[in-house]
Amino acid sequence: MALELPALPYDSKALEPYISANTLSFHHGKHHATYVTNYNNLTKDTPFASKALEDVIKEVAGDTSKIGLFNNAAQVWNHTFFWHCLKQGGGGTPTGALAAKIAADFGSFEKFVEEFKAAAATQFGSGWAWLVLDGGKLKVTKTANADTPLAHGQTALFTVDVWEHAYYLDYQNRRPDFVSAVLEHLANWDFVAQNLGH
Ligand code: MN3
Repeated sequence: MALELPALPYDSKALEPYISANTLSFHHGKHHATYVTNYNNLTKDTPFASKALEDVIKEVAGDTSKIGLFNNAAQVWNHTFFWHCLKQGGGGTPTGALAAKIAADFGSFEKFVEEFKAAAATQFGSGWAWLVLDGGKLKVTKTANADTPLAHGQTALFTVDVWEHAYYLDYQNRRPDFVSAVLEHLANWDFVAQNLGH
């Protein structure tokens, strides 16, 4: 069954002024949509067509003969996940079990933010910065291009897309400003807590 582009979980103006409706119209309406179209074309009339997206990602990860399928599958998943990491009136600091886990594994929320911003800023070229659960411990990671924690046995908890298409219309080359704005004003900590299982 063909995948459909999932609707954004909010109005296209909901993230303004930090992420404009214009950026979302391209990022969701064009980039994310293209990954869905490519995924459907690459899986059509193959055994992958009947499999869950997550299963396809794990199955073809590391298989150089299926790199095109991996890239498009992972980008579909990463973007859908990313939209849920954001919300109007987000940011601030997490609470409850998530806050305690961050303090335990990073030392403090501020240390986590510092590490996350550094990962996002130093991802050379296109990619993603992540908060993941790896072997029961929280970690900050970065992945190149379409690569995703799913392919590495990690549980994704939070991400920021640092491809230029994610921020160029609003921030031009100022990637660190985009990442700071997401963390301070848009991060959906309720979604992150849900991913942690609390
Ligand atoms: Mn993107």
